[in-house]
Amino acid sequence: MFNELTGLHQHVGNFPGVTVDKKVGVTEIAPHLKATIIDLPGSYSLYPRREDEWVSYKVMMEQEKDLKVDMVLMVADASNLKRNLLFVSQIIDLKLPVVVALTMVDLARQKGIEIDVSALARELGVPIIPINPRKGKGVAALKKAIEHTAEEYYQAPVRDFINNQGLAEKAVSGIKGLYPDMSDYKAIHYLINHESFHIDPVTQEKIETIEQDNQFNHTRVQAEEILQRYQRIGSIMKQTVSGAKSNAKETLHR
Ligand SMILES: Nc1nc2c(ncn2[C@@H]2O[C@H](COP(=O)(O)OP(=O)(O)OP(=O)(O)O)[C@@H](O)[C@H]2O)c(=O)[nH]1
Ligand SMILES: [Mg+2]
Repeated sequence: MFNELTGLHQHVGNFPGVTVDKKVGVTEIAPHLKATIIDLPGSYSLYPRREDEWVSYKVMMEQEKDLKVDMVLMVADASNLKRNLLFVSQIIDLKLPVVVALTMVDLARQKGIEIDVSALARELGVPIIPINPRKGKGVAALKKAIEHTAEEYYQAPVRDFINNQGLAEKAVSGIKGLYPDMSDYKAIHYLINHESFHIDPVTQEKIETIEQDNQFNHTRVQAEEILQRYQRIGSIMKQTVSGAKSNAKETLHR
């Protein structure tokens, strides 16, 4: 999809400090609107493990100094929808503008999975565009959705996908005392991963104190978050997807 969008207008470098490919390209979204597209390493959630997942994570958390994220174009695999929607819901809760490109719709169909895309988009509150980059299908519609999102014709959902504040009420309030404009969900990530972020020592100390005063337990919070996301995703998929096997094991994974 990256190649389809950027054609010959791309170059490859590295992300600072790591040997992870940074593919960057330029594309014309509309006559008056050009976009710089950065291809990030594939990830399944905002809980990074591998080095390349950390790269994507830090970009999403706005920790990559020279890189401002205006919009996230998420490529979601329709044949593995549940897991991909988990990640989509996390990015939505960061309050970043999101457009979802739904790929592998042909493979999903072969597995007997049918998706009511407009109902799914309505439930998630973000545009979802089916594409098949192999056939150049859906690229024009995708550009339209990006254009409309850039023009704020599509607004980010006001309500969180899950009650992120409720996951650690006092600790989240503490972080928001330091960063008033931060989303509740991003505040949780600050509680979990602040040591890996660019934060001055005084603020680091304050975050540490907030964690300790409120006995912030990141393992418990993460587990509860994932559980709640999968619960909501499960009920959304019941209404919008037919033929998908509900797989309890997959739900517990990650
Ligand atoms: N049948 C089918 N194949 C597709 C579709 N979209 C992508 N592919 C193929 O899937 C393979 C993987 O695509 P990539 O673009 O490398 O996937 P990616 O999301 O960038 O993968 P990572 O960066 O490794 O996470 C390629 O061979 C694509 O041609 C689709 O809609 N249908
Ligand atoms: Mg890729």
